[in-house]
Amino acid sequence: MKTVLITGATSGIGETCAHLFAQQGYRLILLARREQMLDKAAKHLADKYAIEVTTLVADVRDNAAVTEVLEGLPADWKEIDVLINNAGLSQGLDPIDQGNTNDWDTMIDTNVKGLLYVTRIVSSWMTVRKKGHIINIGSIAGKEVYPNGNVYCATKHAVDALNKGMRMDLLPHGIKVTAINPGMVETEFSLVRFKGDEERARKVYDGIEPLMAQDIADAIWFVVSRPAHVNINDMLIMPTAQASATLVQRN
Ligand code: NDP
Ligand code: 8X3
Repeated sequence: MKTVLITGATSGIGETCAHLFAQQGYRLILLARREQMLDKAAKHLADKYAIEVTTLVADVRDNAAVTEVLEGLPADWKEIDVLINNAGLSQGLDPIDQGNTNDWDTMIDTNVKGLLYVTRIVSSWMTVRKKGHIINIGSIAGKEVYPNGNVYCATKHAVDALNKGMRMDLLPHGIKVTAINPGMVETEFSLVRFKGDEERARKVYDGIEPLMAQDIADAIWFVVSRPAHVNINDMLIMPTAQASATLVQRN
């Protein structure tokens, strides 16, 4: 039986990946901050798919908490086949001279440092087993920069660099490393970016058919289900109505 660890499993892409991997018979380790949502999802998935699910309540920004929950896993749950580094967020959309430095800290600490804390531990387990697959959720924002996207784009460019660096460092151990870089996906992402302003969040997807979390989960499953000798390094996935970070065709 295979095991997947998904960070940011309470919503959007992470939650949908949990369903898809459960459907495929994987054992799930689901990590996020919202405990009740994690518990509810775990019970539902375990019942529906007759699989084992473990939940880890942690903030990926907190290195000590990440270490405690991961090291606290029973030995056989540490045999992780797939790590999906998905927990992440954007906060604000302001020019650099007006940015909120707390928002900057949150994005850098979550999207970059949090991803690193989890990867540090799980990759060390994978190297012992000489196998594993790390999926890093980047973004079109890691390939292009757009006005007012400054710090969020910088964090996703960092994910892009780390994805390449990890692949080099883990090459001798036979570990696959893949970046999945989506354009606009309709999840809680915009609501979080605009701090609960539903009207502003809705406008992001006005007049276009955005990607859905299922589209990204399907791509992740495609990547994970390739034969052992095949690694997809990097995938950029856009809504048909979005040609670049800033060029969107709205009806
Ligand atoms: P959602 O807001 O729907 O989900 C984000 C998930 O991350 C939640 O489960 C949240 O759980 C978790 N999370 C956030 N901060 C932390 C933290 N500090 N510690 C642990 N978990 C955390 O967004 P998406 O599903 O859209 O986003 C998933 C990833 O996809 C992110 O990395 C995002 O940058 C990326 N992405 C999204 C795009 C989009 O347009 N939606 C496009 C390109 C990339 P909880 O609050 O319970 O902790
Ligand atoms: C999320 C997509 O275009 O809002 O990473 O940066 S975008």
